[in-house]
Amino acid sequence: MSLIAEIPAVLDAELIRADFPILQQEVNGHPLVYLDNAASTQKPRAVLDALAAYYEHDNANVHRGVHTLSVRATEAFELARGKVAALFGIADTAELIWTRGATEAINLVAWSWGLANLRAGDEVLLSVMEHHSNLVPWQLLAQRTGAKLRFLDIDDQQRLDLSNLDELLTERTKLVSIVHVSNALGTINPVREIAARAHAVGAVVLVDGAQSAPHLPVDVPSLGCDFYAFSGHKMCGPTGMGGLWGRRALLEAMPPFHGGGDMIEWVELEHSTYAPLPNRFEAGTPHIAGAVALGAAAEYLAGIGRDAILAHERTLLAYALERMSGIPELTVFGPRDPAERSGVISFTLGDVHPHDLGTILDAEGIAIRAGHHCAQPLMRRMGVGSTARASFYLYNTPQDVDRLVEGLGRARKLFGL
Ligand code: C6P
Repeated sequence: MSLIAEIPAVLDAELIRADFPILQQEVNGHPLVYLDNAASTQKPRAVLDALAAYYEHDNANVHRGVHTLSVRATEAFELARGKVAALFGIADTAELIWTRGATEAINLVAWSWGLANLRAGDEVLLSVMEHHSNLVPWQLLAQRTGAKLRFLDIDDQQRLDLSNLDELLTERTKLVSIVHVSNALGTINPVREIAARAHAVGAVVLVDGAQSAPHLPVDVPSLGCDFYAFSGHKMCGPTGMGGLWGRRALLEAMPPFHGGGDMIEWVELEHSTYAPLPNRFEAGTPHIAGAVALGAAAEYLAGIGRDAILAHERTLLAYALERMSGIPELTVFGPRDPAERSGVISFTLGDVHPHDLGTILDAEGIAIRAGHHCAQPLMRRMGVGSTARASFYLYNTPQDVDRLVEGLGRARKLFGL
């Protein structure tokens, strides 16, 4: 039974769906319900058009040519940087470095800032909630430098446990790197508070914004962090495109991450000097079309309004949690207070393997993710091998939630629950 009539509409999701060609298809004989947005989001026509228009009209290399197409490509590339910077409240566009995504952004900081600043005995504070992208780079760095990794734990609602933060933050803590919104739980972490307390002991703070950039009205400077990493493909942009924001003073003091064309000022056979920001960290021919399309995505999201997107996701989340609470065998992970979570629902259904659940739902055209969500230590901490995960975005509707709940009902019957 659907309860849709009681839901206040914040966004006209039906109208928004018309912007997304991929959503107009059937999968396995059913209209597609796409609930795997934490993994990657779909692209609106405006982004697809920007990608095609760039290749059809302006394609050339950037920062190199004097010919018209190269000048146009360079202008489009830098204009896009401005659009993404504007979305995140970044005033100095040179502080926004293009990367392949959040993973590369974190690795950039680990290798460039980390190798220059960490010594044996120094400490890096992470949490047990981190995505592998915010664990493995620091493990590699710790192996290289002799620095130690420390970890914040979670409480019984899978929120960060800050009760021992004062003990974990010492003069040895050189870096704190924390996920803003957990991809595996939807938990929103109090990064502003953590950043303030980390700064009090002189630590540098990185926020993994892969799951907050698309879903929260993030104003990067007001987070109080020093670095912010994000992925374009999770916010309606293309794959292979993302960014790192860093404070100018920190970025300027860091050695380059990659060497090559476009990141230099002067090259001798034995040594070189480097270009100013942001080029210093953008060696080689960049993903120009990707940047242009990400700029279009930023404009699209700004046009819809990020407060409205968040409110829409919260409405769907509340509706889904209410409907799913009627399924007795279902366990939902994450904070009970909806204000502490994004539009991610991580769950298990009795002892049904999440992969089986994902397969059953896929047969009905419903896409969710099942597995460890690249957060194996978190799964172990929660005492589960994996979970099923449904995650919302601006184009999802209450009807999508109904389809999910109906699909779960069929899975229950199939498994004799
Ligand atoms: N999480 C998910 O299904 P890349 O792959 O570089 O675009 O993003 C990595 C990453 C970093 N941090 C967090 C919190 C993330 O959620 C992700 C990507 C996807 O949850 C793919 S594993």
